[in-house]
Amino acid sequence: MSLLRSASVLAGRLASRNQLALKCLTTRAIHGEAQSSEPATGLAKFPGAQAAFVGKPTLVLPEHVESVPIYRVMNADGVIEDASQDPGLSREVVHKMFRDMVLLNTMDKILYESQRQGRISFYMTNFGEEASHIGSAAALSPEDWVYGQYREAGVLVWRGFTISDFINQCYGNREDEGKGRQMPVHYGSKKLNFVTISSPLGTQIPQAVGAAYAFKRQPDNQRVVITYFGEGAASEGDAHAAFNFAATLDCPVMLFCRNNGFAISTPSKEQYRGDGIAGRAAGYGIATLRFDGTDIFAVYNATKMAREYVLKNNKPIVMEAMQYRISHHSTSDDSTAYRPAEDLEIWNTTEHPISKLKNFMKQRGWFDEAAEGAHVKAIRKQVLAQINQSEKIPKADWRETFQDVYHEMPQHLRDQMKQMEEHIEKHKEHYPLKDFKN
Ligand SMILES: Cc1ncc(C[n+]2csc(CCOP(=O)(O)OP(=O)(O)O)c2C)c(N)n1
Ligand SMILES: [Mg+2]
Repeated sequence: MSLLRSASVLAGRLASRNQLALKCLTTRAIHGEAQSSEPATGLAKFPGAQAAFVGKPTLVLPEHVESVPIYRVMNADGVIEDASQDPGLSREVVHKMFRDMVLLNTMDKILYESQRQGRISFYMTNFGEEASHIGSAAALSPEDWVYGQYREAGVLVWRGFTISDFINQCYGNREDEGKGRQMPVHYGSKKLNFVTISSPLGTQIPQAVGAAYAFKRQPDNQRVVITYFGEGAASEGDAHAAFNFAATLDCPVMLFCRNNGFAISTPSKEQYRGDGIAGRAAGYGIATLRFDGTDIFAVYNATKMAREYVLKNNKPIVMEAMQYRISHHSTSDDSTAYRPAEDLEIWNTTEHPISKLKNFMKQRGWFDEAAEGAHVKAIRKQVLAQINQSEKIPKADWRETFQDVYHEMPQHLRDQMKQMEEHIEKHKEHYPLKDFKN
């Protein structure tokens, strides 16, 4: 009994510490005002933790630690609930946000179908997550580096990756910046500071931390790094290692988790215990912000605040965008096998990020139904025309397989390329050489 009582007293203290930690992520924390590192009197002197002694064994139960709250600005009707949280964006910016979300959504629908018709090998859509991409991208500097997972195409849309850039990549032709060496949707753009996607989950997280560490060591650094990952990828060892390095090396990195409820067919309740991904931050000594990922203004404000905090303090932050993966995981998945179709209903309607922003625009008198309808038609036309064009563009020279691995090709790769040339020369009738640039 007394053990339980002590546990609940301690849990109460932890809960208020948790609230306090959140309150601390205010202007004062962003501006990095010195906080005393002096141990309070009565704290134990062990080097590994500063805490009070207690006279009874105490269990700290996770369910008694208060959950990290979810920040929201706009309700489903597009109403900003607290005027002080209105980001005050101009009509032009809001319009670009809306049109970029619609572009992504429209392009996704067509490219998904194009895979179904066997024209491309694979595709992943972003349905329901548009606001977390566009809202966060809008709050970053274009100079900030992005390490994505694969479901962040909207960040590229915002930065100016064009419909032809997307489609040439998916068709793997020679116009693709990656020269067709990657699976579809594994985009990358040096010009847009977007590091090429890697298929193995989690790899981008420690890489992003390392890049942030390198930036911090540059004089007068003005850049941060953002890495996006799913809540499923957050179970990878790489994610844990990255969190710990980010904390201990004080890296200006934004660890942006898109918590969309699923890792392929595994629902989040089977992926972890505890308070999601934001709930882990304090354990690593990292600040956190959790927000409604379907509310573009919440994403925007949270990302702005997080960026300022990270850059001013040279410290990481864990961000958790709460949303719902409306799509199947990819074209290799059929989600009707593991979730009832009616679960999607609210996410596809009232809770859809595009519907919320549309409602907001209507309230402001910023929405022109006919113009937006024409815009969707124009995008569809452009995407279809680009598909026709992209499938006719030859693939890059197959020798590119060996290029760009090293700055200068080492001898062993030269030897392999020569062997390949001889092999192809001998067996050319078995290879579709006409599809490749020569
Ligand atoms: C190391 C590794 N393990 C497994 C996979 C297969 N895989 C690809 S995506 C995925 C689910 C990831 O879920 P999440 O991180 O939540 O991202 P989401 O797809 O929901 O956006 C899995 C298991 C992989 N690519 N790499
Ligand atoms: Mg997920």
